[in-house]
Amino acid sequence: MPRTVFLLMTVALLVPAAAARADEEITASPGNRYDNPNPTIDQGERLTFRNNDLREHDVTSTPPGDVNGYLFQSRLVGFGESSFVEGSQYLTTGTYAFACSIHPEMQGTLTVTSAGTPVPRPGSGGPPADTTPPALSLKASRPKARARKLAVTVTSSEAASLVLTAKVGSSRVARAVTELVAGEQKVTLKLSRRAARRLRRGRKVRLAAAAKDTAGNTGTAKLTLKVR
Ligand SMILES: [Cu+2]
Repeated sequence: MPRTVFLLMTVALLVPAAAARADEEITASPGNRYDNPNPTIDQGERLTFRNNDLREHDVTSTPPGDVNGYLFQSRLVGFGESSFVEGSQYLTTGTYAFACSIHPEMQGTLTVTSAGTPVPRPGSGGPPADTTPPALSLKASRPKARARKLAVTVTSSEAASLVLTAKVGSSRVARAVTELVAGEQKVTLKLSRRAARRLRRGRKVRLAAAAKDTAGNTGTAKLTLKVR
């Protein structure tokens, strides 16, 4: 091997790439607290909120704006659920105070660095807006009569916020809210005792999924499963 090539390879191995910051997740814990109340993102990076508390919480900016009246806001989510922080993708360099809309004592400050590029606000004359909804599909095996959960394989063409519901007849028996990545992922729907009884009697369950991308386009998918 020529000596120069060898030297170049060595340098490439030693110098880490100017790594982009990983996507950031704010989490909440029991006791009405954010685990990381002072997160940092680059401009345009995905910010999500995950709730590990039994009480419902969200992330709501203190400054006002166009997302339900706020500059950014996640959905109000329950235990184990996560939500995209809508509006965070548009933020430019700076610091932004936020709190939980239900528990004002839960406070934090989001820092946006000067790295990265913010997503252009819709209608701001940037590149053409994304008008393509996520292409979504559902796969699942038929549940047993005594099933207490349904494992669903969800495939999405892009990152999106998913709401997945299961209905027996006209009653909703389960719901999951989570963040999807592009590709295939498992989403588990838990059934309460009562929901499991409904499923046993109803003999079939209808799954409905709606996935919203960061530009606000919603893709949907449905699947009906007969009980084994
Ligand atoms: Cu809260």
